Amino acid sequence: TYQAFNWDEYLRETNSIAAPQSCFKQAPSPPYNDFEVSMKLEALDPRNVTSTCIATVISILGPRLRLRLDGSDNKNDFWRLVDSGEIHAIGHCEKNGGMLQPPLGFRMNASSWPMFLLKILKDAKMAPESIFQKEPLGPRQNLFQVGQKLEAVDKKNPQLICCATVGAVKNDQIHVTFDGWRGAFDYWCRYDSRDIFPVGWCARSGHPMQPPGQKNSSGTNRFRIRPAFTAPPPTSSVSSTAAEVQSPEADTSAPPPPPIVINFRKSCSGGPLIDTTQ
Ligand code: MLY
Repeated sequence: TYQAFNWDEYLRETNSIAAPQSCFKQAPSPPYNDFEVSMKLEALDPRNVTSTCIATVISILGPRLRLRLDGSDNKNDFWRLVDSGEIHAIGHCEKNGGMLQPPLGFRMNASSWPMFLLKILKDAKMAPESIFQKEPLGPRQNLFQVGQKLEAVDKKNPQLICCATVGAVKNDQIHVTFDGWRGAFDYWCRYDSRDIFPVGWCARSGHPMQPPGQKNSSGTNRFRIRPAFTAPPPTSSVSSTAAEVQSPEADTSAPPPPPIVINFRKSCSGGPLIDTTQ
């Protein structure tokens, strides 16, 4: 049976705190989503943000839209919040003296763009102006602190919003790390990125949330055992188990490692070496 991720319990278990709402460029309550699949709208081309294109709503998750630029392929879909400043009703571009552009990688000859545009807009189900929402004002400065928890888009799997931690803060940027996943998914973004959300946002907005992962690529665990962990050299009787948790950088001639803090979910048995009765 499906059980929603319990943030309160997780924050307690990891002895961590959630980044407050005031850190984020997100509306205090997640916006309603009155869009429908197949509606058309104007969107900035993510690969060429100086051009405004026609996009179609491909699917909907909570307050987010999966968009595809008309005339593009199905390999470059992208996600936008309904209160994104990068989407508008059809007509907005022209009203502001602009001209609709073919997307980067337009699959036809550029000369066929005007006819293509006429054809896609004729009979189009246009998203009405009233369902677009104003982009929230962001904080004026970076208020994040290292260690704070948040929910963040996985840019490699952008349909996913996941359990994450602020790994570092530098000027206007934060380093987003994904709990329980190898560093390959980490990224830097501005503090006012629309891809980061306060703890509880998914639950409040009806968007699915990815709980922490279990393992990194080498089978070791990144969030229950901190990356700085270096195991002592494997000993005979438990060698295979010890080798699995030993970090590849472990220097067996180094001085003894500092004390290790390991946080377990109560629901995990922890394997044969862990006494869960203590
Ligand atoms: N099957 C993919 C999914 C990874 C998702 C990681 N996110 C949640 C940080 C993989 O294992 O690469």
